[in-house]
Amino acid sequence: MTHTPTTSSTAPRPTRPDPKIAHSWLHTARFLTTAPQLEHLPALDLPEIAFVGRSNAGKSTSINTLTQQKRLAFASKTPGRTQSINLFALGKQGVTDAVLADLPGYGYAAVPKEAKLRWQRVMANYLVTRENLRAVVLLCDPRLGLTELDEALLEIIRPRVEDGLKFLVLLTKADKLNRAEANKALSIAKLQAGGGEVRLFSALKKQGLDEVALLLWNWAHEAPAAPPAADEGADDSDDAQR
Ligand SMILES: Nc1nc2c(ncn2[C@@H]2O[C@H](COP(=O)(O)OP(=O)(O)OP(=O)(O)O)[C@@H](O)[C@H]2O)c(=O)[nH]1
Ligand SMILES: [Mg+2]
Repeated sequence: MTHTPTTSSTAPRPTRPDPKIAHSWLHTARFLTTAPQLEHLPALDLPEIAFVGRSNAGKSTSINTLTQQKRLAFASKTPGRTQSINLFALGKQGVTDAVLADLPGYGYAAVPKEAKLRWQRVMANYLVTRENLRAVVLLCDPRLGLTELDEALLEIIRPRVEDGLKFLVLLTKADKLNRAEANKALSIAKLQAGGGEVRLFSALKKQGLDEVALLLWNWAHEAPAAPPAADEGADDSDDAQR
């Protein structure tokens, strides 16, 4: 990569993407649509990033925190608050270039068995069939760890991960852990995530925000199966990894 001389010594380092770009992109989030069932979801030709996980894991809260909007996604102390698939559009100047999906949580004990099974089927269907799905963010309360249902979800997406689906385990509510507990949770999740990314996150303390924003931005903007770059004698700069 050739570096254009900069006029200011305080110019951002050229080889590292600036989290500010990712944050201002996420800040553009606006409600797109809500779908009570899979067949009501509009087919979209835009990268979609789905937030999934147990009920109460913090999916809606993390979407609100990442997009810097207090009530974009409905968060609540009552588990089962999110009951439909909610889509949020992202993109500057109102030009949508990606979509976030907030999905209802699973595993809430008080939900009748039939409804639970139904939702698990919808979820599995979504993960297998949603064509524009680019990335899955699996939220997990590290005090509970990845449960059986989370593991089942990982199994469902495994073939798609092998085909390039991006995948992040987000250990939420990290403010509830001390440093030793956080490190332990991180190591365990890394073993379980099999190739996916793992990050600690706290909406309360705004921990992990930059890293997660950058991951999402990169995933939404990288061309799937991009042809080799035109600048052939390129060096091995960090840009090559992004
Ligand atoms: N301490 C702490 N609490 C959090 C954090 N993130 C979410 N919570 C709390 O966890 C509860 C559940 O959050 P939600 O965002 O509604 O969870 P959800 O995964 O969307 O839940 P469902 O919609 O039921 O699937 C709320 O009481 C939040 O305030 C965090 O980072 N730290
Ligand atoms: Mg929710």
